[in-house]
Amino acid sequence: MRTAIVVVVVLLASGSCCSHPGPGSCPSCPACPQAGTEAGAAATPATFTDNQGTAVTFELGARAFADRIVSAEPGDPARTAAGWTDPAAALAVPDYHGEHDEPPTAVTLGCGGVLVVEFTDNGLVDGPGADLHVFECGPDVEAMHIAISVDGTSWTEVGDVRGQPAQVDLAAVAAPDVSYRFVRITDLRDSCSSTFPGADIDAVGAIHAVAL
Ligand SMILES: [Ca+2]
Ligand SMILES: [Ca+2]
Repeated sequence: MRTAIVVVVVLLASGSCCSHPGPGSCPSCPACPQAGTEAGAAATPATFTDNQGTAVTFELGARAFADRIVSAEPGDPARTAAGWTDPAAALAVPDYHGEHDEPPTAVTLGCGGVLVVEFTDNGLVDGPGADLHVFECGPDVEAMHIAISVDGTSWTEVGDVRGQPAQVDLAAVAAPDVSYRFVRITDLRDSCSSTFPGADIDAVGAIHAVAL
């Protein structure tokens, strides 16, 4: 009987976490499986539409999105009001619906803020056209600079994102047969005076990627 109770408790605990797979609602359960992301499972392409209405298809579906925050340096000024200050809101698939999402579903970088994310089960590669899409929230895409890295130490500057769509193409900078696990986003100080200073990031996805 005790064993049965334990099993039930474990199932309930698992369900309460994994039925809400967004990082903001599930910060303590980073290993929650999502469709197509189970180890060994073949990921299938999936399309997500950003806040500006741009539909983007990701070869690896949900697996294509950033998995871990490496570092987050708030800009100056930083977001001071409550909410939109948790970098983990930029992980996993886009889940932004509005600025009153609770818990918040995006993070405001602050003016000149820097966010570094890691893909742990996929690598970003160069493919036809744009390769990386940043889901930036709000009516305008606030300018940001993108760099990528294989190891999180040595960085390759890719270029700036200014306006829609918030994408970069690796064609000019990617080494052949190399996949990149790290992305660094630096706010370019477009919007420093609002209550949401700097770029507001909901999610970061590798359009073209290889499974790791
Ligand atoms: Ca490309
Ligand atoms: Ca989000």
